[in-house]
Amino acid sequence: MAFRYLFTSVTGRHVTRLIIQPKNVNLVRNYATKIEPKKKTSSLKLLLIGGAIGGTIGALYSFYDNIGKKKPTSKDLSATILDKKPDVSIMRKIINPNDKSDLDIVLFQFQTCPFCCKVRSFLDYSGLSYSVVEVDAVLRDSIKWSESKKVPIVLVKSKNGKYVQLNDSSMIISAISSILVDPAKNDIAEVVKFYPVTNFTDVYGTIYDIANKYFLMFQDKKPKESKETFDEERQWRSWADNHLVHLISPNVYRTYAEARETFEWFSEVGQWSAYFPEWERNLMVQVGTFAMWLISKRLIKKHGLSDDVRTHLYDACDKWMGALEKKQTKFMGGNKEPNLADLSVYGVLCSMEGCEAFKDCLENTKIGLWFYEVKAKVESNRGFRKPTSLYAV
Ligand SMILES: N[C@@H](CCC(=O)N[C@@H](CS)C(=O)NCC(=O)O)C(=O)O
Repeated sequence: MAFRYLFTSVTGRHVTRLIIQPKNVNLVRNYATKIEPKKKTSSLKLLLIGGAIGGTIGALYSFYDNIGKKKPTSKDLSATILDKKPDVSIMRKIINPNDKSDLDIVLFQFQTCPFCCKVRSFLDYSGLSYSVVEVDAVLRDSIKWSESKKVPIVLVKSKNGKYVQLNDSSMIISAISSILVDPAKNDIAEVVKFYPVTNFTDVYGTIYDIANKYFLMFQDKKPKESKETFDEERQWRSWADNHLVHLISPNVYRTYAEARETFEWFSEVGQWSAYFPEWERNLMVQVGTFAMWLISKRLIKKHGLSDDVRTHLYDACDKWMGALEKKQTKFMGGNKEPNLADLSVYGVLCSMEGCEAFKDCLENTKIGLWFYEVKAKVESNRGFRKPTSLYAV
């Protein structure tokens, strides 16, 4: 359990999600309110704290030893047809009355995972309505039905009534964009066939990936944009996934103090104080801080970064802004609207918006000039949020 917590934290820092699973919240509340004799409370508390710390340290060692060894399998990536929607509670719905696509979309996510932020940025910018299920990062009850254990997972209802499960953020964005080319005609069950899982074997073993995941399928429609425009968009989308995203964890957990601040931000945006007793909130912040601070050092090596991780982040922001300056356009998509490259880079950066690292980027690079333009576009197209449970606030 703790292993899972640590593993997922590395890629997405979504520990915030721990609070959202209704089952957890209830358990925590029951525990917090039903204990009467003070002495018993504290021994049980100590036992739990001890167990959690012990488990976490063990998991940390195991995770630390495994960084870089776990690669996605075919099961993690393959799109799957489901006869019906899994029986899970929807936490909230984003409803856009102007959405004419008639798509039924469910997003399983961790709020601060960069891959999930990317998908949300795309769905919001596209003005689509969708339902959200926050996945508990530890128990992952709400994705027990799925072979793939990573998020985001998106379900899209096919015209034949079945649901198609998509398991990779970039493929999700490309497949839904392909449907939007002609929503009345295009169906997810057909579109998904253009994104098969492929593999090759080399000295490092068998590598699985999704073919065409940065390509849109236009079928018989002729796109307005040039081939060069699409090439450029694909190149930057891939850069967001394969470079930019790897700079997030090393930067937001750079020093112990910064990792602590990052976890305090998670606690704030995730409202941990509202859902957990104070001792448990503190435990999550302290153990999380220590674990991620340590793990981020390993990630620096894994991704071939120097210890001056901020420089890598500034360089990445400068590279992106430099490309825009060269193009002399407001967005990579032109002067009027962002394209999928803008939304991908924006989504990844969004996942650290409340962290010191992001503030430093605003002060030391020109990224803010572009970032807030995209943010305004995404937010003005987004539907309104309709809570469907007590936990969706
Ligand atoms: N290539 C995937 C990566 C998704 C990913 O790594 N998600 C992380 C959260 S940010 C996760 O679920 N990790 C859990 C695990 O690996 O068990 C995508 O783009 O969707």
